[in-house]
Amino acid sequence: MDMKQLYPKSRLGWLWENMEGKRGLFIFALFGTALYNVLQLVVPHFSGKLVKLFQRVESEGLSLTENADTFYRLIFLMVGLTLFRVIVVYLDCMAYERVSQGALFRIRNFLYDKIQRQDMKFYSTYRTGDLMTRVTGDLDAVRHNIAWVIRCIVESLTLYLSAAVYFFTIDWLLALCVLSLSPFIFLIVFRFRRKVAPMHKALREKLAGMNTDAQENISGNRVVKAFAREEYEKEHFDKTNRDYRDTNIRTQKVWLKFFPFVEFIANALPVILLLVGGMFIIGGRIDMGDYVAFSLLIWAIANPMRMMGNIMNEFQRFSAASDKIMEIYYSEAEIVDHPDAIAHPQRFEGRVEFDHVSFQYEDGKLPVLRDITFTAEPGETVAIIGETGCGKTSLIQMIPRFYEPNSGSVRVDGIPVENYKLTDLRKNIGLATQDVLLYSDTIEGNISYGAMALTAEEVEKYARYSAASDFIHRMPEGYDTIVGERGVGLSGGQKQRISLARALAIKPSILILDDTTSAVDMETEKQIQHSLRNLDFPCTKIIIAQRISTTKFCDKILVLKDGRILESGNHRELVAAGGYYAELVKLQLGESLVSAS
Ligand code: DGT
Ligand code: MG
Repeated sequence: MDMKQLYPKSRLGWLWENMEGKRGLFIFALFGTALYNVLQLVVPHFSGKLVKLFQRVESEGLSLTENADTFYRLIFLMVGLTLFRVIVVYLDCMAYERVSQGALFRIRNFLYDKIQRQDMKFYSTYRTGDLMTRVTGDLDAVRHNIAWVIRCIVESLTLYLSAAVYFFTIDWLLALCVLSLSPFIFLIVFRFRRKVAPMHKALREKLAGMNTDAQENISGNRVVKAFAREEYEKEHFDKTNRDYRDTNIRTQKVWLKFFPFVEFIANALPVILLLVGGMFIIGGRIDMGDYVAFSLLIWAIANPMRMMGNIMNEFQRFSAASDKIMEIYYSEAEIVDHPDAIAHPQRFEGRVEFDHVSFQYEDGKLPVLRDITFTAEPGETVAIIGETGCGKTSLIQMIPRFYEPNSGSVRVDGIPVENYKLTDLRKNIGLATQDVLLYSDTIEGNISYGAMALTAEEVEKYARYSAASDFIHRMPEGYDTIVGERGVGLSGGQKQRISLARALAIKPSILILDDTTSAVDMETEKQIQHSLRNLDFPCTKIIIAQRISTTKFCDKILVLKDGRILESGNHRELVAAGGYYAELVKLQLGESLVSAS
């Protein structure tokens, strides 16, 4: 109910939306469930008739042989309808399975697409283990709801209602007596729901927490080993696991508090029937056949009552899980194409301008960039240098629009980046990020990730540009070597070079390197700098670097401090200015070399 304010659809409305293409089948399945439950009345009904037949035969002194036709007709109808019921149940199960799997498939694809399109902010908010729980465990609760919970609700309702109606047609007073206890069940289940709903929410959070722990420890296994923290992590997991188990048990136990009342009412039904029914038979209000029909059907009233707790429990599990899924389902990325974004399929010239750009992370306390203004002309190489945490990575993330400035403007070729279509903008930018992520794929597959149509020669060429071809050739399977998850099996410097080749392979108009050569040796770095100056396509380069050897030949150097540009100019100018950069040069090259450089 509270969902209505949060999302455009209620939980069930959302389910319905995702049954698209299978809605007809679903309605058919619901009718099937109703049908086979009404058919449950067949055996008791005909049994009652048979008893009446026997009674007549006996009391009126008829011979059963003369009434054999009626006898066989009743038996035949009873068996025939029971067989028919089995077929309906079978088809019905298949229908629910098809509908639930269809909806699951649709939601899963939709979620994956949604997650893929999210902003950087989304990924810094949601933990991987939590997202994984949503697309696995939570989704299964949704499937279970369609295939089992909804079906059980329809089943219990039809069973109860048809039995009630049938009872009324036989004798309204006895029916009233038998049904008089039902309202209490609703009261009990309603109170149960209030108690159990928050527990399912907590349970869901604990499961996500446990998955997050497991995921972080598996992918961070090297750190665990390095610090010999296996025992600690094992104990920690044991605790989380135990906590999850206990919450599970506590949740199941909630029903145990209500169970005795429900069981008492359910068990009181046959007693009431025996008492009142017996009195009515004695009084001549009903006959033995009516009584048989009642007593054979009393379970159709009692069982739905017993089922209510279970159904409510599962429905609350679905509610908790679907809230989590709908949160992602209806989430919107903030950074999207503007409605009037211009298409720009061709290459950019490569002019990058920052015009009084200031920026602060939404959850951050302080501004990270303050009044940044500079221009990188097409083909120029601009270096950004500055101490750790001064905002270098944040700055370059404004160019592909991973984040948007709070004030000021970032322009490419004179047009604000938000006026381009995101794919056109990003396709033109080659980015090698600070923490390298490679896919579990071949080296060739990793290099050609952004440009699938590359020939083997081209892949080799870009590997040469990034000084990676030598070490790749030395590997037993060369470019076909499979690198593990996140590039396991390669050194830090090797990974950086493959990520540089991957950025170059899309022939970007703008190349952004975030500390990409920090882990390679001086000699290799020199080679890379040389190749970058001699690329066979025009390209503006923005390079974040720590070493003077990298910045020395750049057209422009920006020295960043606390999010501000402290100094800017080329190497010679900055050394001459004798400021922060000059100090850095002294520190790195030694006093004597400064004048020589
Ligand atoms: P580095 O790579 O260590 O040389 O440092 P920079 O210069 O690349 O620093 P940067 O831009 O990553 O971070 C600048 C500041 O912003 C720093 O105080 C940490 C903070 N920061 C970075 N990423 C995020 C983020 O996603 N959310 C929030 N709230 N703060 C962030
Ligand atoms: Mg950084």
